[in-house]
Amino acid sequence: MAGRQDTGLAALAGVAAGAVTLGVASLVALLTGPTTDPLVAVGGAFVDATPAWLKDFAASTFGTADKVVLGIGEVVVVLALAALAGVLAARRWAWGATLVVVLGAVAGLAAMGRPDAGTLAAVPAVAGAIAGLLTLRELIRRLPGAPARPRPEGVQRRAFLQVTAAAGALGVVGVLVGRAVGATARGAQTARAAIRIPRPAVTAPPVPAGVQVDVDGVVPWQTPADEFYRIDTALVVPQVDPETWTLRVHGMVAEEVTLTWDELLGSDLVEAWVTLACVSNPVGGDLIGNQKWLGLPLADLLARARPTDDADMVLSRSVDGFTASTPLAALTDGRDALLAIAMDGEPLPVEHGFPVRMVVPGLYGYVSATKWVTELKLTRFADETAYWTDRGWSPQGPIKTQSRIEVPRPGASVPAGPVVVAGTAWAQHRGVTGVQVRVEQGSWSDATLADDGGIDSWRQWSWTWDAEPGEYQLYVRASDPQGYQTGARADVIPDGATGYDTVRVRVT
Ligand SMILES: Nc1nc2c(c(=O)[nH]1)N[C@H]1C(S)=C(S)[C@@H](COP(=O)(O)O)O[C@H]1N2
Ligand SMILES: [Mo]
Repeated sequence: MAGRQDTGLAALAGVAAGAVTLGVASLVALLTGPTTDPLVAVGGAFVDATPAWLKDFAASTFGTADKVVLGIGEVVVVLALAALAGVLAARRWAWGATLVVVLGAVAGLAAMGRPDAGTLAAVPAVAGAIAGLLTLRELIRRLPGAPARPRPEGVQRRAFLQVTAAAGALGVVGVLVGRAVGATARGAQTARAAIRIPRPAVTAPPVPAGVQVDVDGVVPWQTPADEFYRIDTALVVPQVDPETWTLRVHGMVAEEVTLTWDELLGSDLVEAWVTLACVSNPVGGDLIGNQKWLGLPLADLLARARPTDDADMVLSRSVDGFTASTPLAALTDGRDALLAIAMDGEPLPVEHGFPVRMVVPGLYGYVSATKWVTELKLTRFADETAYWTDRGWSPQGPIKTQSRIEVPRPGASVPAGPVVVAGTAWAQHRGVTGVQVRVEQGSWSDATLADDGGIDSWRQWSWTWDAEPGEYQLYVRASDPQGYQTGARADVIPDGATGYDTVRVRVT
């Protein structure tokens, strides 16, 4: 019977074999594609299966770091199961081996079930499991005190630890090399660097100089591309080669259209400023950004396909299976709904949808902003649902009018006298018509709006408060042509948060 110490060593053998499994799988996945890596495949299946409340919790707790947290959680679970396999194998080989086979099968099935799975999707999981089994077998044989080990215990122990550490280290190196090579060799970055963005046929109207309030701490009116919020379900960024990219327009159309990259580049491209926002943005949150996009008006493309009269929805789909349901009317009513290829004059960053994504003013991203888009299906809201609709979110997602206080920061201490309060408001495709600020439960005062960069962009504002010493809660609200935003608090699910943003400040 194994003693306590032997149990610890057996667990260690399991962990080392687990590392070898992941390392081999990650290296093999270099040949079969990043989503076939067991950690990525199982993580992806987990993301898709996660109930809305948990995803909501993860997004609000970890923000955009939720993918990192998921990855760490997965590794912890896998290593715990590997340790268990080691302990079982030391008692009876068949038990441990069964656990490894079951885990390999789960990972293989997860990889085969991914939306972009090829025929070899399960190969990394199988190869990893085989390597793991062989490693575990060797390490268990070398456990100190195992039968047919004539050397003294101390020597056996040292030899065991050396071999185990070496196996574990090889596994870790395999994972790191697999990930690093995968990230650089996967082409999209290289393809992106070679692209020259054509001149717009229609340039965006000039931006007034005064769109940016002159107040330190207010976020830039134009969000730098490398600071633009990123939200998607992709655990590894899809790598799409523009040369082989096509967009298929089909479903309820008079004529199917397939668009290629060269045709898209050769089209009359339109430039437009649009503020994208995520439906998961809490009141006062920063899952929102403003940029200059360049793309083919979706109306032009749809006109070629000629949707039938009863179609009312465009179901867009990305290479990785994400879908969004956009009202057909929002794509044809004259707004700057684009099949975008550039952000700030550069090809789309890979994580923001390279080579092609959708951008639709006035609608939350989950119903409109499909990145890595490859398919548009004309259909009806009555007949089909999209990725987030299947997970409890509303089929329709117009952006709600919102405002946020950026200065002073929550909890700030400011000297008595004139205090500048400032921030940003948005009401995409309706336009911000006013912003008001309130101290405690006092009356609302009009803020000064910064220059207007267009109804599809957010708008900055500022207000000077004659502050006396004390502790105060400040509130902000914005109006659009339909009136003021509501102060009633609502959660982000199912169709976007409402309520006033507020900060507490101390005046000294
Ligand atoms: N392929 C794909 N496109 C997607 C998503 C996704 O998960 N996958 N998320 C959508 C959501 S919820 C938002 S808010 C926007 C965010 O775009 P960004 O990451 O460029 O800011 O992308 C949209 N497009
Ligand atoms: Mo979103």
